Amino acid sequence: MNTETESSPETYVLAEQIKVDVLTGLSASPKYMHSKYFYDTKGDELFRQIMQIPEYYLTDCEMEIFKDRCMDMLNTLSAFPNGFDLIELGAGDAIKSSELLKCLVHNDINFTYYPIDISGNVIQLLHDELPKRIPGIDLQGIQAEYFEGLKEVVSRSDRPKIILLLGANIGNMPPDEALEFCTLLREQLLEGDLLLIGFDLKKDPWVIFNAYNDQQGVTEQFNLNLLTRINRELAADFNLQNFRHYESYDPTNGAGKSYLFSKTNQTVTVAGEEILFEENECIFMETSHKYSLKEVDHFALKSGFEPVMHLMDSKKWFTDVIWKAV
Ligand code: AVI
Repeated sequence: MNTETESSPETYVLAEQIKVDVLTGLSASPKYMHSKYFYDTKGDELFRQIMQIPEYYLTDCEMEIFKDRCMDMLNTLSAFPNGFDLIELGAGDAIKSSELLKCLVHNDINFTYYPIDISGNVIQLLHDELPKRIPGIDLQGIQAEYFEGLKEVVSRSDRPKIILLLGANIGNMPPDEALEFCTLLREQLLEGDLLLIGFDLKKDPWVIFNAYNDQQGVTEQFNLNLLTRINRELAADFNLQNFRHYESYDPTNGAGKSYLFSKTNQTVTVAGEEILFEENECIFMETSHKYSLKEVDHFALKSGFEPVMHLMDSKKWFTDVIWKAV
């Protein structure tokens, strides 16, 4: 995921949008940021590092599901004899989905893979690399926001659709927004189309807390990097030494929340506006929401889907679920 402003044709629009979003968030009480802005080039790299740290279990768990359960996925996903479109929202490096793609190609399943990503670099890389890793794959990458990309695929083809949304990205929306997102997704689909979506599950609260509060401090750097981005792109003067990361996890409702707090009373200038911080005042940076399996099923039903299958890793910490549009 990369929402960089530097080289894309939408540079001006994105630059204006980030300015409005950042100033709105920093003028609010309590202050907040949009976590989608974490992913500039450095943010992408820090997130890749997060995926390697021992405490961040999510990637390994989902990778295990994709390595071990591809045949189960295949049996459900290949229910369309005349072929289908496999659309991955926020495809990134497609490492996990590659396991499924290989399995589909090796089993001669008739499908076209449409990775959608906001980053043109990501799409170019997939076009360069995937056909080498998976010879014979029918690939049509689309650089776009999720819904814009999905509409583009719908306009190109009327085959049944299977949507992939992996990596617990849905957890970065608060539950009411996530429900609205799934409902909007459903509206773009026809009855019988499928959605394969990853949810991080509620578990030992310390395991979750530690995943977002790692010993090496990479998560802290990941959060602070957004201040560096704002310094660069919005002519701001955040002093990173004056902020610290704080993580909270509430096991009663599954809400994981990341904050940066101000270590001192200070004034920061952002795009010409003066923003005052009191000592210990927090900026709410990101939500990483965790669900129970029951909540996940409930989510499916409320947004117009029917749960078809739960796939879980051996520790039962993460689930990829398959939902059918009804
Ligand atoms: C991208 N997303 C699913 C990550 C998560 O687990 O919420 C982002 C992240 N933030 C801190 N660590 C990882």
